[in-house]
Amino acid sequence: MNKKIFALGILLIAALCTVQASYWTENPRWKKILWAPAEVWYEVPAKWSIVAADKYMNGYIGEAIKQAKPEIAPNEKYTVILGVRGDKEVKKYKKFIPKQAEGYYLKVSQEGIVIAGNDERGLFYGIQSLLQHIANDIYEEVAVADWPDMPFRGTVEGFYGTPWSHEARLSQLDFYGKNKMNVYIYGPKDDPWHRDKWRVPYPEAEANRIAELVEVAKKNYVNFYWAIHPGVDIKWNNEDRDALVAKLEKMYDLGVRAFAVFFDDIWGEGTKADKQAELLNYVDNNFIQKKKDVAPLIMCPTEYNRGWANEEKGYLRTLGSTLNKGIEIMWTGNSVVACIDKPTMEWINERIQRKAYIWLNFPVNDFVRDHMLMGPLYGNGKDIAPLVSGFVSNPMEYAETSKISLYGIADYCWNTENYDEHSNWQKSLQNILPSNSMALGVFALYNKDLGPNGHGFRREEGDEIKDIAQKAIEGDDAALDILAFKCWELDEACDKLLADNSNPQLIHELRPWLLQGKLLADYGTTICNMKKVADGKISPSNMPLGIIDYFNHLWNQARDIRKQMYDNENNKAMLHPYQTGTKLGTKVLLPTLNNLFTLATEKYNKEHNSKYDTAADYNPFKVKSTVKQLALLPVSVRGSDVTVASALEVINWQAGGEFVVESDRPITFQGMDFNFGVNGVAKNFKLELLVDGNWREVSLLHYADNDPVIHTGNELGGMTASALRITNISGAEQQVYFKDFKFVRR
Ligand code: LOG
Repeated sequence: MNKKIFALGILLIAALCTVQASYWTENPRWKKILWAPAEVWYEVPAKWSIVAADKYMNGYIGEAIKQAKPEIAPNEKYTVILGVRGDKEVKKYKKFIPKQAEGYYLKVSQEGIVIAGNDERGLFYGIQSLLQHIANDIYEEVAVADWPDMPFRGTVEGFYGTPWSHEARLSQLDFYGKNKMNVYIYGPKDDPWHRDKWRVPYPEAEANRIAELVEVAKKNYVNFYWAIHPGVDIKWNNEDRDALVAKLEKMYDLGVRAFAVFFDDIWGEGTKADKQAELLNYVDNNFIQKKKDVAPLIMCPTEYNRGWANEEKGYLRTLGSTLNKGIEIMWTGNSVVACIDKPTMEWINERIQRKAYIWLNFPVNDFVRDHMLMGPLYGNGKDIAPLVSGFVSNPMEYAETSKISLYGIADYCWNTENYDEHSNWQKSLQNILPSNSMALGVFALYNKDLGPNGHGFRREEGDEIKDIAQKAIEGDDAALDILAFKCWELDEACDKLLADNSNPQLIHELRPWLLQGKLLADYGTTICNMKKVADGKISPSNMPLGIIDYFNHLWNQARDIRKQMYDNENNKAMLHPYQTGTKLGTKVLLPTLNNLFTLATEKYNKEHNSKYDTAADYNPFKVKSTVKQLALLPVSVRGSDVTVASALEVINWQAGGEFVVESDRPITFQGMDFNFGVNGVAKNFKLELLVDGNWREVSLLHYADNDPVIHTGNELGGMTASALRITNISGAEQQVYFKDFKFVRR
């Protein structure tokens, strides 16, 4: 009854999907293929019968297998055998079942299907593999043994900004189940009941939603961790200790069976290692252990990366030696945003006397909100699996778009040594938007890098057009044509995506970037034409439809488009207070186009004796700072406002540390204010302006005692200077935030 379909037609399908490898639909990639007789495809039968214990069929396993298209009917010849090691149904296959936790054996053949898990989650994962394998209603015969390299894999919703919506979370949990990720840690910084109001129970509506998430997580075999962030104002007394346990009890009552306590991005009392350890051991002994059905506790330390580790004070070693051995400790790597390699793991594991639980700050974009991150996951060691206790990604507040990277996280954590970012990325685009994966891929090419940022973390972007761009700049006509084609291709991709209805959430998230992408493409097309006119490839006086002075039109149009882009790049009103706007193509395409604009205009001016402004993009300001965490912050200019990007973490501003903004020409100041997030700190800092080569002090003040915003004295207005400098004059390290920093020029 299985109709054989020969390879030709299917190869065509495979080619259309632009994936060469066999088993291309599976994610994560399988560990071990035990049997793969031939590249022959068969139709999946329309009906099958199931052989499995009732307890599975009446539970989540039953729900999972029922997602397959074939109708389940009794006594069908084609059978699906499901079971877990030890069950009589799968006894025959015992020797094939991998011994690793969550492993499974899957065989798909003309006779039928067998899925034998090493445990129930393994069985569930086997079903997910089957569903992926037969997704196109055809299958290849195959037998695999599969298991994860890392025991815990998933995400931590741990970013600043708008927390994910309930719908987004439900969709994430489903995605994790399908891609064999087993952890979701709920810890959005801006959920008040997680952080600011950590003592207060959730109101009913929110509580009900959490209970629903717990249920859906269970269905997907995902451990739902609820995290609490008490460090901002915790007192180390019995009252707060009991308040914390009481809150966890409330969450337990909602169904939560896994917990985390975060101490990141705080200062003061809350940061003490011995106190944190004492509290957590208490929670572990009196709550986690007592409950019997609760997962090991996870904690995020205050010194959560090597860059901040104070070896002398020994924070990490104190945690290592004092915290109960069962408590997991999170770690973001050598800096806040970093890739993880073996030396990273060895360094931290030795200090905390256990395997660190990785909190990867990718693809989170809360510190570069103008960039959408759609590139592949890459750069993490393929040899670290034995050294980690878990690996979770902190994603973007754009949940649907984050799935591109999370698809990589799933694969990387499961099959670490064999992870291939290129094929994984292609598959992820196909997975998230099958109707328009090619267009999504084209658009994503310009949305990979983060741009300059305080953490100095950058990504590859535009490598595929670098050579062409260079040649176009050097005057190569063919290269210029290809560049123009690339711009058209980007424009077309944006149009396709904006008109796509198959994943509305994705397109909703991308919309500002898609509109900006169209402008970028339009800018490119215009500039390529400008260059052709300047090069004499299109005669400037003899234009299509008789337009007189084509160059003039093009030059003005390019400026008009650039202005629109600039407004979007700096559109503060649009999203979040930290949102600085919408940018893309910033690593190669946009700088190349700006460069071509200048070259074309210079050449045209020279040959036509004209005086068009040659500057495409210009920012006279630069930050320089001896405070490490401030040194890389980007400055942007909008009209008369000059702003320095905010930082999210606590800034350790050493005594005497300086923060300088320089301009390459003198500017006249109108006003200035900045927010260090702490009341009354103006007295610890000195502001000076560089006037005619001499530093002149300007007074600093707060308008009210309980106001963190620092204002300047009246003497600032009208001063002309080429730099400003803020110095910590308190004689001691100051811990502050760097929330807003702006000055206005006349
Ligand atoms: C925060 C996190 C934030 C991330 C990236 C940790 C442990 N904490 O600097 O909430 O999303 O960096 O901005 C962090 O990473 N602070």
